[in-house]
Amino acid sequence: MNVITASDSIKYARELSVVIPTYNESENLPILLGKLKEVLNGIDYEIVVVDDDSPDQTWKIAQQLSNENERIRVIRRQDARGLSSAVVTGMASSNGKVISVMDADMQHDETILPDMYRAIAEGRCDICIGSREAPGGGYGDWSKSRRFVSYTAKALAYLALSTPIKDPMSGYFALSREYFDRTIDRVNPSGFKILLEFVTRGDNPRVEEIGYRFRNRIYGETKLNATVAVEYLLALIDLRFGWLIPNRFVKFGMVGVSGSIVNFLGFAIASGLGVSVPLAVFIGVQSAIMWTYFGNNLFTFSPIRYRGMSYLRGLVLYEFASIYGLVIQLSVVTTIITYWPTVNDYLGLKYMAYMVGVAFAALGNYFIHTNYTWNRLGYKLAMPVRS
Ligand SMILES: Nc1nc2c(ncn2[C@@H]2O[C@H](COP(=O)(O)OP(=O)(O)O)[C@@H](O)[C@H]2O)c(=O)[nH]1
Ligand SMILES: [Mg+2]
Repeated sequence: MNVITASDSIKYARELSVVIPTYNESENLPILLGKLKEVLNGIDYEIVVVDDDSPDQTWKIAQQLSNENERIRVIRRQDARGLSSAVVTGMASSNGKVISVMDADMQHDETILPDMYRAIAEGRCDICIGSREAPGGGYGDWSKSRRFVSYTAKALAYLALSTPIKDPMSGYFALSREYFDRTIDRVNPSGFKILLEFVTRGDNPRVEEIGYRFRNRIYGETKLNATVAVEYLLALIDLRFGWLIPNRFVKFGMVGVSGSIVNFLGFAIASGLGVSVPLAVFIGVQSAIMWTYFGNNLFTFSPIRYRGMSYLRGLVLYEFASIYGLVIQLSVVTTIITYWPTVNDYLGLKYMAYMVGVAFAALGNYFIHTNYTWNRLGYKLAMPVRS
């Protein structure tokens, strides 16, 4: 007997799902949905709006629209935020054979969506990208600086991931249900650009790009801010080396490098004020400890950070834990010098020995901070886990 289960019939209920992540898009969303209704005429589609509890109540407007139109579904997330995870949530709940993603702000030209859909439905590719770099595409009136940033990001993606895609930064794309199913387990939903995740983590997808002209935003404002550049670099490092280095360690390293600058500045300023050398060293080290505690708490261990009154308790733990790194650094440097005394005769070699000590101390500190300082759940000492 041929049993059709509920999930089978739901899974392939539609030809196309359009996932639209929204945050404060109450003015744009109704206009976009009207336009989609026109261009998608003839395709059996559904729309999945994923709103992160927007203060402007985009979710409410979306719910009203969904009451009038059974093709529209709304997911209101009250416990999560973030563009990539919203997109993945929407995709996971969708039931089209082709899944597409587009912004709500009308910067993505909806008129190419049917072509993108057909490219996949007809089996020409696994991923179809709405591309500003393909024939017919363009950036609209972007400023020189914004073009430069976009060009640099693209070049970095090419260097790090050797992807031949012309517009890897696009937020406008579609993929097949089959490709989604076989890739989603490997995708990092907190990754920066979700398209890059799908392209890179999958098994050589066939990619096609369809050109469109990027439009200016008329209503609302962009949610991108300055932290995006850092997030992007982290995402590239994770995509390239994630199997080797946990992302959290990369963050820890970044904070550490900034900490050594603070350390030096603290020492230099204190010495300049005529303080004795040991005291100046102490001031340098303490400034670096306060600074890196602040940075690691906010950035590296953000989801489990110390807040409010417990911030100081964390600092005390951090100070104690840092002694561990200090001991490692001292041991490594003295060991090198003991077994290889010529190091003492060359300044360059001395610096190198010192840096080897710093590297071991960083590993040790990372280990102790992950397992002790920020291990608020009381796990037994274990190897660091991937963030
Ligand atoms: N659900 C959700 N949507 C978001 C979030 N951040 C941005 N968006 C939506 O994602 C789309 C792209 O964001 P936008 O600010 O336009 O980025 P830009 O086009 O790169 O400037 C828009 O539809 C936003 O409303 C978020 O944290 N959660
Ligand atoms: Mg936008």
